[in-house]
Amino acid sequence: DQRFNPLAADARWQARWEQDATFVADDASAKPKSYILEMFPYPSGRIHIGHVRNYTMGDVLARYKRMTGHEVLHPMGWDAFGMPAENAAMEKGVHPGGWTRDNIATMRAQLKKLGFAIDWTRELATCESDYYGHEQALFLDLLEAGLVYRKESAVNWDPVDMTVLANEQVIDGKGWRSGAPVEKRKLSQWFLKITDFADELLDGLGDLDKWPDKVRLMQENWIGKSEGLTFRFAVAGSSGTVEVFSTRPDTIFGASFVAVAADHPLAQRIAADNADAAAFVARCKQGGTTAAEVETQEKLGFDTGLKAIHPLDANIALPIYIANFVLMDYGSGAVMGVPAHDQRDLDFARKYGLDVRQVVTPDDSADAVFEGDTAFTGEGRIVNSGFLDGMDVTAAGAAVTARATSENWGEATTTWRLRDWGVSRQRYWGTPIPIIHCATCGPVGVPKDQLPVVLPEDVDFKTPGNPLDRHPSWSQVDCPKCGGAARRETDTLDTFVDSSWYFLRFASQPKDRPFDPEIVRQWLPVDQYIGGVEHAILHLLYARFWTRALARIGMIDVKEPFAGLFTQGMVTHETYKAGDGSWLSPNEVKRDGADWTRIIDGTPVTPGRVEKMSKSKKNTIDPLPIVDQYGADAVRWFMLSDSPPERDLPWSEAGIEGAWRFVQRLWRLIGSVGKGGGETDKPLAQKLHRTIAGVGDDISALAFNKAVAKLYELANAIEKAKPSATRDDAIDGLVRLVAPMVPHLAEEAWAQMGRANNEDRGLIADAAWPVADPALLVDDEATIAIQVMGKLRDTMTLPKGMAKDEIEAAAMAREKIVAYVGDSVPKKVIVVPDRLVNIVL
Ligand code: ANZ
Ligand code: ZN
Repeated sequence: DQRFNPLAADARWQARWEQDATFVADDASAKPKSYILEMFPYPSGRIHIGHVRNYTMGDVLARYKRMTGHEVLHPMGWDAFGMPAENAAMEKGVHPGGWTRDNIATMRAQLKKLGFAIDWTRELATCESDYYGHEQALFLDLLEAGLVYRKESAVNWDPVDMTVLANEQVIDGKGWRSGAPVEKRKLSQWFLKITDFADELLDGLGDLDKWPDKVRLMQENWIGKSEGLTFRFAVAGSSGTVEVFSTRPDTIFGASFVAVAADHPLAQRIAADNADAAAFVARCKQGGTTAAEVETQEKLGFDTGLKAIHPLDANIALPIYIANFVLMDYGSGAVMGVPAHDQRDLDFARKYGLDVRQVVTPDDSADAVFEGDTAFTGEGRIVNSGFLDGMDVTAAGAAVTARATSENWGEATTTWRLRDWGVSRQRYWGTPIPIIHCATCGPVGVPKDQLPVVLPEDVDFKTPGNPLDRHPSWSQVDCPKCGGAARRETDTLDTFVDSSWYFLRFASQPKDRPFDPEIVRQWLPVDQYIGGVEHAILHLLYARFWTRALARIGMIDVKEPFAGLFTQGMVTHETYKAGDGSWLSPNEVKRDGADWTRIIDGTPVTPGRVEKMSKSKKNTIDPLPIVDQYGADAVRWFMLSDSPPERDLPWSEAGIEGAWRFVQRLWRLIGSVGKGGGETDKPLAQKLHRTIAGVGDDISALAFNKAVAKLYELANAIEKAKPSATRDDAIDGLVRLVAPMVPHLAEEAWAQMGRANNEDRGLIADAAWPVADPALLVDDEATIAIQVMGKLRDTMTLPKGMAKDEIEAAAMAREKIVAYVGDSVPKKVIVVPDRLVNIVL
């Protein structure tokens, strides 16, 4: 049987790579280093198709880098703490640790079946104390450096489950499990001072030119730097003031009201002895408080009856409202409302019948009354504004700021959207925060020689809440400072902390400290990081922050952890719906001509849209049975073909079958090597060398689908070519070029072709990437148009760079031209070398 048997080959080469330690990265290597990293998986149970696509891309790059002479670090590990393990514990009565470690074992075996070039000696799991113990040490370092602090902060409290809920567990204001209305509770929690780094994190984006623009923009918006004026309105009839922040001080004469947040001290004070105000404030708190929720809510206000005196005209008194669209934790928790030039303010003003005064005009009109329901937010000239009239918005803003500063009622300020990172989680399955609370000494860091603070194994999930809180002995310790009875912190760290430094631990994992800075210096930054765009903001921002924080305290000298970033698209699949509207999985349906039916009862099925694979729509494909059927190489090839890697990839049976057929075609080609004699075949040689150059460029640019297309073309050309020495070379080249993508087949071919003995260690994984011959990359023939009296009459192909008289002679000798010209003697012959001959009679 001439067929390629992937299952035997996969197992054979995977065992061989493991045995030879082929992909173990050598810290001491003198080769240029390359660090290729895919976002490490959460051990949810099984490898899904998105993982396969993600890791295949990274693997192709890693293998290509090896073949081009790099020492490659391509590690794998497990982002192993988190909620699903605790949910499994509650639902199935299994221990989160057991559940997680079982999943890791399953998924590790699955990844190994895909033949990824991973250095498994560096595998880590964040749920093991030999990882999180070092994280605790780093937390203490940051605490000592003043980058960690504790403050009261609100959490979502589920009164039935008696537990704190993450924002995503609150659905329509109710606990996702209990369905009970969620309450806000204040708890003392730990925060990391990411806001200290806001400027750096923003400026640093400018250097990340190998990151997608959209990700940089998302980070920029998240950091949210706003420059403006913070200024004070006097409150009429009192000595108090209301301070507001505005990015548009130029519009100050357009203000028609002042609004404060529901938890603003002024609102609280009024609510204290006004029942209507109190009711309004209570109502505001029911709505969502995120900026996005506030944005979409109906604008509501409560007129306090108080008036604010305009700082530039004491005759103007503006009503002061409590409003639901003003956030307490942004700026100063109060705004001046300028309805003509801010949409929210306009909605509000129309609802409450407030003045709408135009102060910026795009043309020269200067109507004082603003019509319509769309605010004008563009630039223009200032009108209706006293001393500002005629200025452009920038000059007017500066003039107001200067006046405010000199008269002492305001100052230029910068406001950030970014907030400090609250890392306390009231959960069991996470890194214990290494703090001891002492009644006398307050919170005290656990001495480093007592690390790791290990999670107790003997916990139960039968009652809701944090098992660490009710453990009989774990939290009872002596204070490290005074020796008195004290209590351990029972909160654990946000799992985003775990993923904020794992790439450092991959680079270097000594037993006694988090990493060796010298080795980290050699590997970092990660040259290419690949993962889902869902991590474009938080994970990447936290990892950037953590790296900068460690750099600031002198532990490392790299500031940006990821030099290159790539966000891959999703794998999608058709969805299917039964007659009753329920979703059906692809293996419950079959196609009948143009129709689809349900296999068990033949009832009609409606095929739905192609969507991201998800359990809820049952349109998932488990990749492992497919690997078992077609082999790893066909699956890998399919993951790279067709769709550009940043786009979605629609999974299809036809696609995987096509990949399988191509693997078999490659195998037949390889079998045909060695039939040629000494002949050369220049067009094929050119094709080969152009493919070598093109595929290398494509892989470097992560344009895998383009590389695949070129490899198809090369295979076609080889199939069509007659036996020759060139053809054998082309097959040799093709095997090397496909090796990063279909490594098992390539190793098998390498051994069969007898090449294995000639090169380093006998593996194609260690073979050299072919080098394109520049002479074969140039197009050395020119197609020349021949015109008679300006009309195209013939074309000819000549070697490039021929002399004019030779070109003319060749043209005049063409049969068709002889027929046109006949006996006449041309008046003139114009020759443009390599392009054109025009004969004038
Ligand atoms: C007057 C004004 C006139 C404004 C105008 C805008 C346009 P960014 O760019 O996001 O920083 N604002 C200030 N504090 C707020 C708070 N706590 N809650 C809700 N809104 C607040 O937005 C700055 C603008 O958002 C500020 O500038 C303020 O409205 C509003 F034609 O002041 B502006
Ligand atoms: Zn103490």
